[in-house]
Amino acid sequence: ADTAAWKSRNIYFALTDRIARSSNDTGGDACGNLGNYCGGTFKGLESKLDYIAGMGFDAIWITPVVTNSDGGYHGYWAQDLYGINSNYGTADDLKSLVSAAHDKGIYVMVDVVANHMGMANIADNKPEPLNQQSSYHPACDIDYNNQTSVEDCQIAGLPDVNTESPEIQSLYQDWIKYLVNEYSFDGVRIDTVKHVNKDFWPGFSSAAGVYTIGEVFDGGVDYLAGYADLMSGLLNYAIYYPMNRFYQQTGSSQDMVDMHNQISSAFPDPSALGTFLDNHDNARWLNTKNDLALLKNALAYVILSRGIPIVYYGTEQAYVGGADPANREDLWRSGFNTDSEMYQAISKLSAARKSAGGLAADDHAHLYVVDTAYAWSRADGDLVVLTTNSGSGFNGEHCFNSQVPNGKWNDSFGSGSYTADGSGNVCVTVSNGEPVVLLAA
Ligand code: ABC
Ligand code: CA
Repeated sequence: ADTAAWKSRNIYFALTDRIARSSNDTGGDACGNLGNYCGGTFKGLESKLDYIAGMGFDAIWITPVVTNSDGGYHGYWAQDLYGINSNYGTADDLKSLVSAAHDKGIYVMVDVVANHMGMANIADNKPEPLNQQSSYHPACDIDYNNQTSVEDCQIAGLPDVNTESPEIQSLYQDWIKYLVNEYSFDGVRIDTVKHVNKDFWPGFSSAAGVYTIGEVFDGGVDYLAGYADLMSGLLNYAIYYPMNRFYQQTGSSQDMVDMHNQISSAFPDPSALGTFLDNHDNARWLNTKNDLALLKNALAYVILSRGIPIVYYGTEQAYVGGADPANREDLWRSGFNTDSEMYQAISKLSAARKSAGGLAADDHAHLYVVDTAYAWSRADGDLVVLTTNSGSGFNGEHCFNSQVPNGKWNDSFGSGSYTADGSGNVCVTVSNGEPVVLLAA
């Protein structure tokens, strides 16, 4: 699927090892060691597609599928690019997962790494197909203040591929083309983008032939924008920091809006970026700020503002894990409870995205920016969202101009109906600090 097709999607990010252990996994004890394999499989994940679709997701991003060196439960330590990690099942199991997802209208995005291979001694372990020492840069530790070092040195001791080599570039292009076609993937998430020479990426991305979204782990908007032309989209690490600061009560809505506007001018296609509030590399949101009302406001921003939403698995079960690997809890400990408060909240936000037509367009309009609140509209005012960072326990009213004279909406997250006056002014009621999500009546 191409960029346009992805823009209206809503992505659930799943760590394959952590979702479900078999087709009939109904829950169980927590995994004892989150730093190694916990037993999740492709078949297990396939059996949870209805659980995922039940929250309104119509795409999943899965962690890397290739054979890994020992301990690579997360998938980022490739040992053989053409093999499938047998801890998750077989190649046929993976095909079955993708085809079951497609039957339910769910896209599948695969995570891939070209920067490095797994923890292995090249001479003895021979990662495939890059089994020669000459395929790698000499070992050195990254100095994050030096871009050459960021590109040519090693992340956590992982053998760094000589991605400047034209032969290696074409090897990776052949591989990504094979992987996407063989397993019918709809999109590709690209790891460690800033650790590879920029001229590697356009050829790789176009060989993938589908939407590609890159990870450039950096909050600097200009640094991030330096990668915008190399692939379809990027994980939006620029908005990530000010967004979380606002909804976690340590920053202002104005800073978040300023960043939004900087992104508008720095990026050719801001709505191709992926918006997220946490992931497997960062402590979970609730670990930093344990307030479900605030989390719901942040999720309203993720799912209903500009960009492609990405929600990390476990958010729907209010997981609170800290730094890697504590933020990678197994899902089965939750019993896959679809009645949980966050599962229900996410479902409502996703439903609003769908009701408003998928929100693919670059039509985000700021309406109201004050100390404790931020409101915006989409789709010419058919969707109006009021978020606050007052937190649980706050009850109050916010009045602002909706830019829709005499507009009429229903709050699809809480309850109540609102009508704007002839100038578009409307006052909405916030209950217990929850977001207000207005859909045109
Ligand atoms: C393992 C252990 C960890 C241990 C680590 C050294 O080794 O589990 O506890 O800390 C995979 C696994 C990890 C594993 C690593 C290394 O491999 O998932 O569990 O960690 O073996 C991607 C993936 C990630 C994956 C890899 C490697 C890359 O999402 O899951 O990890 O394939 C850097 C990379 C980034 C990478 C991330 C983990 O590390 O750039 O691609 N993620 C600064 C740097 C960033 C850096 C980040 C975190 O710190 O600039 O480049 O990311 O280390 C902002 C700034 C940012 C700054 C942040 C902290 O502050 O704007 O630039 O980021 O204000
Ligand atoms: Ca590199």
